[in-house]
Amino acid sequence: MTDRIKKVVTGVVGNDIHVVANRLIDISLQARGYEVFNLGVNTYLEEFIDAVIETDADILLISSLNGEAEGWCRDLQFLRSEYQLKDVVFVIGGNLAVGEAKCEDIVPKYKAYGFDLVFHQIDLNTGLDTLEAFMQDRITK
Ligand code: B12
Repeated sequence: MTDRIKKVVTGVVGNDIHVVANRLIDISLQARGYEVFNLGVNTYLEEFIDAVIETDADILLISSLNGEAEGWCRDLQFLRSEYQLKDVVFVIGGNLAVGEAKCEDIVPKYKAYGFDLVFHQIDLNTGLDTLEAFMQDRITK
């Protein structure tokens, strides 16, 4: 991986219309030097994948607040291999379950769906710091 400006596709998955964090994510990614393609709220997994392919993105960063992401993201592993997206980093964060749920239960589940990084009820800056460390790690490997 080169050190060119990284492209990120982002948005809020499925029937979720919580927009505030999405705006913050857009602003924060731009402030960190990423080129951002923000698909906004109410975006379906297939639309995210189309945008990743069209923009040749390095990262897909999905947000979910209403807790229903699990139902919308189950096909990720299949789409990743179907479109040969193994070099794209897949990230999801926000409220990743309906009601109370423990990180230790949630994270492995979303990783099995094909996400590289999973942030359940983790604040944005901590998540983005972890993403940057992860990207840096890939460059040095
Ligand atoms: C405002 C709001 C609404 C507004 C949204 C308006 C809009 N257009 O945005 C309205 C009233 C429309 C609404 C509707 C609903 N809402 Co609402 N809503 C909220 C509320 C009060 C604030 C959300 C918000 O904007 N916060 C500000 C942002 C900046 O903070 P944040 O959400 O915590 O985001 C941070 C992190 O989550 C994180 N983050 C987010 N995404 C990502 C991604 C990554 C990669 C990383 C690292 C971090 C990250 O970063 C953000 C900044 O640190 C929350 C409760 C609350 N106090 O949080 C409920 C809440 C999110 N809503 C909830 C629910 C259930 C609903 C409804 C289903 C209610 C209903 N029965 O109709 C609907 C869903 C509609 C839909 N189709 O999505 C629940 C979700 C519960 C769950 N997951 O179990 C919450 C938590 C309320 C609750 N305690 O029950 N809602």
